[in-house]
Amino acid sequence: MLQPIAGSGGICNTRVVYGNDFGVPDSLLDQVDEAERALAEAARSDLGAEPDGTDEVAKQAYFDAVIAADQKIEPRDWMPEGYRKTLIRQIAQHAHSEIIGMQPEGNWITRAPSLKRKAILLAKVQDEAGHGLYLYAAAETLGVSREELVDLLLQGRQKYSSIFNYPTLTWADIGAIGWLVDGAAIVNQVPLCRSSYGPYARAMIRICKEESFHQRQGYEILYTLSHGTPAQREMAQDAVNRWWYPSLAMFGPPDSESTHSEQSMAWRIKRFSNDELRQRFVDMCVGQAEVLGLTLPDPNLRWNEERQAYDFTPPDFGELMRVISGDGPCNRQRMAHRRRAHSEGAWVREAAAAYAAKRARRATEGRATGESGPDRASDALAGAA
Ligand code: FAQ
Repeated sequence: MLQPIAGSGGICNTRVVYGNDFGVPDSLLDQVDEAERALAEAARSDLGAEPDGTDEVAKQAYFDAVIAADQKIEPRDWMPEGYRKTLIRQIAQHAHSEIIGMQPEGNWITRAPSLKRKAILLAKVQDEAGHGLYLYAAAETLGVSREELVDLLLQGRQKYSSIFNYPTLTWADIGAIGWLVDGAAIVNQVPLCRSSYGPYARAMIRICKEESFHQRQGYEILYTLSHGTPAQREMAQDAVNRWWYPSLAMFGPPDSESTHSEQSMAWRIKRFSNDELRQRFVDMCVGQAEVLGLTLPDPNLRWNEERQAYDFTPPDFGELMRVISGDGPCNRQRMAHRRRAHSEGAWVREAAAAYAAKRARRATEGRATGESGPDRASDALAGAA
């Protein structure tokens, strides 16, 4: 039988948390399911074939019709160069964020307070690696290679999310990352499940489903600490105080200063603006903070009856720009670590390439002699040796 992870006057404390067990109507997880159904429907509906030949005007008209009908653009379809570039930029930035995002949490794997906490955190960090790989694969369908994208990151020519340039100082930070950082990521990513580019939408559906326990594990860590000793409660509050504004900044600059939003929304890559999603996140967090018994560090936070939303203090966008441009608390450390990990992993990439070449050679030889050899795991080990 499913039990609430902790009771609160008969109210389940996960009621407003993404991925709860209790079937809250229209939860974020339901929205992911709806997006998946819409994706399947889009695959069934027929707008006719893309026009043949080189008539760019006809191809652009077909592309516009696909977007207007909320259908999906697929890798072999014609697409404007700007659409392709925007997707590569956004998907690559997203993939890099998942990979760099393993560092602040990885910092606590050896210091998690129990075996159970360690196992959960390990699984979560491994999930982030998987998310990075789905996203690199989605970007590769646009005609770039993963190697090129990784090189661009290492040369500092592509970005990753500002949030991962902040340090994880205490165990409560792992709770705050799960609740606030994964919470913000989910609010941003659920609409991306309806993105107009098929491979990105499909990757996002899978990622959002897997994310369903990340926010909750963070929330549960904070709930435990906030209902523990006074020192634990203080640690939880301190973590929320430090992660609140950087989490708000994850949604990007305000709409008035967002360079890409208008075009990305017209192409239905993004479905909502940065400010709309930031507002949605604030509205979601207020009730959750109340159940946690923690306060959000904003004296201006109050319900606005007219707007039917919370008024709040925006993050310091000057700080966001400084962090994006490389001057956050941990930028140098994060990039140095990534470069080191990349160079230490060179032998694995070489072994994998040598093994792939060996398999390809054997397949060609097999075709020539009419034999097809067994595809054994021992081959893989021999190839990697
Ligand atoms: N950090 O015109 P806009 C996660 C850049 S995954 C760094 O508004 P856009 C999971 C932006 O690239 C978190 N750069 O841009 C996890 C652009 O620069 P450019 C990552 C930022 O693309 C949890 C310039 O500013 N999620 O957390 C940021 O329309 C826990 C102008 O901005 C995604 O990537 C920022 N915060 O909107 C993992 C989601 N904000 O390229 C581990 C997908 C803006 O012109 C542990 N991405 N910039 O030089 C998006 O939804 C969008 O790209 C936005 C930005 C909303 C991030």
